[in-house]
Amino acid sequence: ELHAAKEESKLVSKYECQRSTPLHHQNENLTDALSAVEEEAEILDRKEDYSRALAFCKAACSLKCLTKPVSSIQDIKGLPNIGDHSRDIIKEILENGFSREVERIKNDHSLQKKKMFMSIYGVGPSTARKWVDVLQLATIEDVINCPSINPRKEARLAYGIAFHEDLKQQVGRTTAMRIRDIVHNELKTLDGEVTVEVTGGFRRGKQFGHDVDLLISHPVEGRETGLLQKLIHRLNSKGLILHGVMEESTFSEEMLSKSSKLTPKGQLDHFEKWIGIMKFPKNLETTPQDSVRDRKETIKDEFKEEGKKRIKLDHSLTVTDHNHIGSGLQEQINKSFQKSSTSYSPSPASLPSSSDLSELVKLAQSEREWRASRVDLIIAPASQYAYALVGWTGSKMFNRSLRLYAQRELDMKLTSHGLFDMKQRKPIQASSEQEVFEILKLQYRDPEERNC
Ligand code: DGT
Ligand code: MG
Repeated sequence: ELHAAKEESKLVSKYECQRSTPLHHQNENLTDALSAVEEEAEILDRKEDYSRALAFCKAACSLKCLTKPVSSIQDIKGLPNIGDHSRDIIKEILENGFSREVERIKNDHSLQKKKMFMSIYGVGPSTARKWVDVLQLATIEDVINCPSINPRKEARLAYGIAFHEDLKQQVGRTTAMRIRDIVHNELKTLDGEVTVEVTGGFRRGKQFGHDVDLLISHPVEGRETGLLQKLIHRLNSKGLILHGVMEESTFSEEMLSKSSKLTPKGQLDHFEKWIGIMKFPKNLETTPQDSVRDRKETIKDEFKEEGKKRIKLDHSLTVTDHNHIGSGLQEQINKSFQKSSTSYSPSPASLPSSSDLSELVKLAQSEREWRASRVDLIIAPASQYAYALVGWTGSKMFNRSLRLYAQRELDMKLTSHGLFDMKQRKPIQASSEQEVFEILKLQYRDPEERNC
């Protein structure tokens, strides 16, 4: 039926966390347009003001949960969070097939340069604006050769610039699962009961991600302390670490009732974590066993995506529903590591000093069998695990709405560490994600339904 979306629009709940939002949906042409405008706002608006970007994001979220395509502006009557600006864009696309504003954004060279710079690890909107508007830079080469950019103080930025080619390439699902297994294997040598879960976009069903978010825990409270330090030490001694920063836990019980700092990326938490870049054999994604399945899935995926614009990646697509890989595959990883262990030079000790950009560029451009990938390792104690899992699974928008809902509707404070009942002045424990939703009086949503 032509206007089936119309009936649906009236039924959409106010909070994103009350809806089921799948990764793929029926109105991607509209949400892509809104994302482009959101992105522009994010790049150009002044620091600390996410309100415009947020408005476009919320409008897109409302469209994402519709199971029918919108064919006329009447169809979205009653749909929550569609502001005037978003409505105009939607209306124009429905009537003319395109939005002048989106076309302008696509042709805005200055904006596109800023966007490209923002894909560098360590570069945010203000740096990107400065590089384009003040320093007149256009390419990574320009950045490398710019005398006024020498990120001596910020190692992260130096690595981000030097390894941009590696890091801009998204991580595939198979690689993410293998990275999990590599990390898990190292942890098992320290403590057999440690758990490691892939969270972030991959847990919500995405095939690609900009990083791998691993949530580490231990069933016995307290036994997780000290693990991260030892893990990093082990990974480093195997030559698997390129660069990273350790953050100590800053959590204390009082924080449960306090608001955490809001950033463009979401709310910051206080877990002990390691944020960095790891080195993996380039062939991690394409061992012979996988290539048959990969090819099949590539075809399937292309079929599904037919007619849509799509960023082509030169490594293969893979669909794996299982979190754990078979022992045959494990053997192959081990072999591929042994084989390439000689090429894992320079060894950690001889890595260039982090401040030297030209040294890092030399390393990045050298013949090497490894590629660099962004990895986050987060440690959560058992008592906070369920909340940490919800928080690190995302999406950011889903978290935001959960927290807003908890605060406004239940007078409760939700963070990645726990839930605090403001009226009764006490924390509420939960031992699973299902329980978290139950306490919040919300229908449980699988991670795949949290893609708002
Ligand atoms: P991606 O990696 O581009 O495919 O997208 P995501 O959804 O994996 O996003 P990512 O990796 O930036 O973050 C994963 C989730 O973890 C996201 O839903 C928000 C959450 N998260 C990220 N950083 C922090 C943080 O510092 N504190 C808290 N509480 N959550 C965070
Ligand atoms: Mg991620």
